[in-house]
Amino acid sequence: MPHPLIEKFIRAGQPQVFAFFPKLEPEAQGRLLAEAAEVDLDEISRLTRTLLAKGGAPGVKLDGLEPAPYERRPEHGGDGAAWARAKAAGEEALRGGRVAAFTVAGGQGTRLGYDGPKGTFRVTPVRHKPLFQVFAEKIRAAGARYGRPLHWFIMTSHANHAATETFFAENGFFGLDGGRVHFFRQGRMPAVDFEGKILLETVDSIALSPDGHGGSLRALERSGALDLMKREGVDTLSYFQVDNPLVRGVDPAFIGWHLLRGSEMSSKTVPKAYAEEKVGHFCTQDGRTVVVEYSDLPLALQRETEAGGRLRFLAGSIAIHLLDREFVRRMAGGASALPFHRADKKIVTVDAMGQAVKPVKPNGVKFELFVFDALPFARNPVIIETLRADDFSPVKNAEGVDSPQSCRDDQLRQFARWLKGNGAAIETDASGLPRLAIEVSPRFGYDEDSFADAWKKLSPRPEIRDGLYLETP
Ligand code: UD2
Repeated sequence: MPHPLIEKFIRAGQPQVFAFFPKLEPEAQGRLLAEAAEVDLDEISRLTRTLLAKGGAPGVKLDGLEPAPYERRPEHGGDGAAWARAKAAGEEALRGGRVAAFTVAGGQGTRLGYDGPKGTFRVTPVRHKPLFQVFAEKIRAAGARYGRPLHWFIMTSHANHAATETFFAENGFFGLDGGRVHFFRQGRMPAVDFEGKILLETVDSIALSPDGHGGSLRALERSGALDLMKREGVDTLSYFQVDNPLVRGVDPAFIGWHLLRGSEMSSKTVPKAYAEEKVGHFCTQDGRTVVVEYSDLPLALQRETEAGGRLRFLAGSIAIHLLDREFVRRMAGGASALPFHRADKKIVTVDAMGQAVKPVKPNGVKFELFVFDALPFARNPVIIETLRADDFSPVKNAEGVDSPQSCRDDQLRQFARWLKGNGAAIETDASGLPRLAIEVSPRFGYDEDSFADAWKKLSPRPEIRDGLYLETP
C-alpha cells in the first residue's frame, strides 16, 4: 500500500516525483515526503492550465494603461503644506509604536555572484558595514528618535535562513533588542517542465525555489507575524528590499501620506533615470493602480514621450511600500490572492536513470509572486515621489549599474550632501561625489533631519579628512 501522499501525487499525474522512492534510504524517503507535503498540487494543476497552456502565458494586458498619478515632492510643484501634515502624522504614528520595519531577504542574489545571504554583503565606504547592519542601525536610531523601539521582520529563504539568524546572533543583533527582530522563511514552489510535470533536482529532492517576494504576504500570515503585530499595536509595515542601503527604512512623511489617506498599500516612486531602466512602472488600468514590470512593458511604451520630451511612463517602482496589517491578512489567502508569474529557466534535474542533467537552454518553469501585484486590490493606494539620492541605490550586479561601486558612490554623495547642507566645507565633483572617503553612521544620522540635529550638537566639529567616520559617542 503506497503512502497516501504518494497516491495523491499519482492521482494528480505527478508519479515521477516518486520514481526513485523505493530505492532510497529511509532517511531520504522521509526528506522527499516532507518536501512533497509542501507542494499544493491543486495550485500546480491550476498554474499548468493557466500559465503553461498552449500559446504561452497570456501577456500583460495593455489596454487602457495610463501613467499613474503621484504626489510630487514640494520642490517639484507638490503641496508643501500637505507634505508637512503628512510628516507630522507619520511622526505621531512612530511615537505611537504603530510601525514595524520589514525586509525581504529571501532572494538568491545570483547576479551579484556573492556566496551567502545578501544582507551580509559589505557596502559602506569606510567601515565596510554589511547591509543588515546598515538597516539595523537605522531602525535602532529611528526607535530612539521617536521613543519607541521598532519591531523588525526579516523574510529569509530555506537556503539562507540559518545563516541569517547566525549572522545576527554573532553580531549581537547590531545593538537591537533580539526579541524585536523576527526571522521567518518564505514559501517554496516546485519547478515544472513545459508540460507541468514537477521536476526533481536529485533522485531524493524536488526542484523547489523561493515563491517570490510576493510570497511575503502569505509568509507573514503563516509565521504568526501579523498576530504579533496586532498584539503589539502595530498596524503598518514598512517594506523594503535587502539590496538597497540608501532606503529610509522608516520615513515619517511616507507613513503620514499612507495613514492620512486611509491607504492599504502605498509606494514610493522615482522618475526613471532612462527609458529602459529595469524598474516597474506605476500605471492605472480600469480605475485601479497597477505596476507593470519593465520586462512586460513594450519598449515603445517604455520610450514613449510627451510633447515636452518627458517620458510618458516616468514613474518607476523602487520596491518601497507601506502595507496595512489587515490588508496583508486579506491578501494572504482567499479569492483575491496574488497571481503567479512564469519564468522559463534552466533547471538542474535528473533523467529517467536518475543521472544529473545540466540543461543548456530553459527546460522548465519557475512560478513567482510579486508583492506589487497587491496594489490593485488595495483601498486608496497612494504613490509618493521620492528623491533617488535619498532612497535608492541597490546593489544587484558585480559591476557597472547598481553595483557595489555605484552604491558606495551614492552613499558618499549622500553623506557629502548632508555635511554641505549643514555648512561643512567638503569638496565634491560636479556629481556631488566627494574626493575623500567619509562615512556617517546611521546612529549619528540616518536621514537629513537626524543628521542636522546631531551635527548641531557636535562640538568640537571634526576635521573633514579621508576616512572620517561620524558616530554617536
Ligand atoms: C525588483 C523589481 C523592480 C524594481 C527593482 C528595484 C521585481 C520583479 N522587480 O527587481 O521593479 O523595483 O526591484 O530594485 O520585483 N526576494 C525575496 N524572495 C524571492 C525573490 C526576491 O525575498 O523569492 C527579495 C530579494 O531578496 C530582494 C528583492 O526581493 O530583496 C528583489 O528581488 P530581485 O533582485 O529579484 O528584484 P529585481 O532586481 O529583479
